[in-house]
Amino acid sequence: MSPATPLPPIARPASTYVIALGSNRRGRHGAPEREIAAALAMLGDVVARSPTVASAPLGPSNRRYANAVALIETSEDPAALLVRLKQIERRFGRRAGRRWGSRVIDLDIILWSGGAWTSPGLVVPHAAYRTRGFVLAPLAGLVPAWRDPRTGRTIRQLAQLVDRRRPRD
Ligand code: PH2
Ligand code: MG
Ligand code: MG
Repeated sequence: MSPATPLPPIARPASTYVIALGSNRRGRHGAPEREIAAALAMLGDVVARSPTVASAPLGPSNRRYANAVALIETSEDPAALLVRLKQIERRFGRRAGRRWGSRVIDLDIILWSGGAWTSPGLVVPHAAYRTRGFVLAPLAGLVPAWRDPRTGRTIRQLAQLVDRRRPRD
């Protein structure tokens, strides 16, 4: 028998993620818009990004948010990516505190090209993104035809639904 040929290391195929970025507090990079830009530069292989938009706070904080979404490519699984995102948040000075308190940077995994994922502390798709205009509106400009694996609706449809539900003034 010939000696076993060593196998090449298994190359995990890259997958695509939608990451939502939010900031409503100044940090060492400056105003929230600057914090978003600095975080985008640290995400790695960003293949597309939305403009940064201003949005009214959802929840208890009364500071206005800057929000954006980005598509990144990586071979990390969702749990490994979450660990890296938390590290970036900590580097930006984010500390655990009041739920939904104001924050220098918030990096959330919204969607994964692999579909659905659940592990301790992580649910993908993001549990609440389907009702969040500040995620869906910029995302509809990037991947309108991406289908939410849980509801089967496209991002365009979800964005239209949220828009219709919002009270007019
Ligand atoms: N994030 C929250 C709570 N509320 N509101 C806006 N407009 N944008 C956010 O990113 C946001 C929020 C919790 O992560
Ligand atoms: Mg969030
Ligand atoms: Mg978060």
